[in-house]
Amino acid sequence: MTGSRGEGLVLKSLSGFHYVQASDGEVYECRLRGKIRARVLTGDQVVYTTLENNRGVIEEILPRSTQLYRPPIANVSMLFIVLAYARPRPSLMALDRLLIMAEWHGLESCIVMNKSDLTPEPEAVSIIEYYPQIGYQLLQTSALNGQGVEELTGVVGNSIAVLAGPSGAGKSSLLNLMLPDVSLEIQEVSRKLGRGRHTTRHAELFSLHEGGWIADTPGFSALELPRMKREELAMHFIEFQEPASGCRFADCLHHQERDCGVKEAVNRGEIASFRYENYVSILGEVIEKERSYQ
Ligand SMILES: Nc1nc2c(ncn2[C@@H]2O[C@H](COP(=O)(O)OP(=O)(O)OP(=O)(O)O)[C@@H](O)[C@H]2O)c(=O)[nH]1
Ligand SMILES: [Mg+2]
Ligand SMILES: [Zn+2]
Repeated sequence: MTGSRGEGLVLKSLSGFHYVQASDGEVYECRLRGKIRARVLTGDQVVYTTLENNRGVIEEILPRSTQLYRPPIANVSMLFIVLAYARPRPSLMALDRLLIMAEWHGLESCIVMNKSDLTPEPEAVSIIEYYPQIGYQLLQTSALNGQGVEELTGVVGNSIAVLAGPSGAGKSSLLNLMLPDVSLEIQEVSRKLGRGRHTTRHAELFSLHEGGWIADTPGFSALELPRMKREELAMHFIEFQEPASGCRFADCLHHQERDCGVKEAVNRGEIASFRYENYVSILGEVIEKERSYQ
């Protein structure tokens, strides 16, 4: 109906047009009301009024709960970290860095161990054993035989999700299974990724039949580290929290200090030594970066 007002979600923006999905699933091609100076992002929740032929005008951008920057997407609440049993061999360091990024951006993480049809590399076994035990959600999937794909869709729930993980882990393959209707578009995106140029230009959300949305874009990579102070890092290692209450110094960095509850937990085998080693290595980087901000 022309002239009616509604709230919707921006699925993508292209050349000044924003594609807004209403709650009934209808998509409106909208311009932004001229007097509004703000930038519309994929993922924005907006108020629009309708014109003829499924066109509309965005009247207001509602406040964002989260914001990713490269590419910009608003209101993402879920990150899938897609790794493989093998080919490529999973990197424990990349996983820890992605978990830090996710938490820093306020996203919930779900670790997806894909290619469960292959023999797992030792790192994959460590991930499957350790991370659920410290409280992370982990799914095992195979885009080859479909294992776990329904669960994956279920985890999205009603939220906006993005994917991250190394090239070749199977992100596009999993998306193709989750989004049977849009396989062509997914493939187009993979080809773009292959060229490595336009990957961050535009982000598009795809609507899942079961509810929720998923973006065809990583949001951020394991190479990035958020800007933080050295004492903030340990907060992102969830299993350090309890043992840290046994540290002698309140500002303990769990590195060179004496009487450190975290190091004692590592020695007792309660914290995996690879996690602690990753922590120390990332701590070095955070301290290095801290200097460059001063
Ligand atoms: N055996 C097996 N192979 C898979 C599985 N999932 C994906 N592959 C294969 O792994 C290769 C890479 O899959 P993609 O889906 O392109 O991986 P990607 O994560 O999207 O990679 P980038 O787009 O480069 O980041 C392809 O040859 C897929 O056929 C799986 O579950 N099992
Ligand atoms: Mg891909
Ligand atoms: Zn300590």
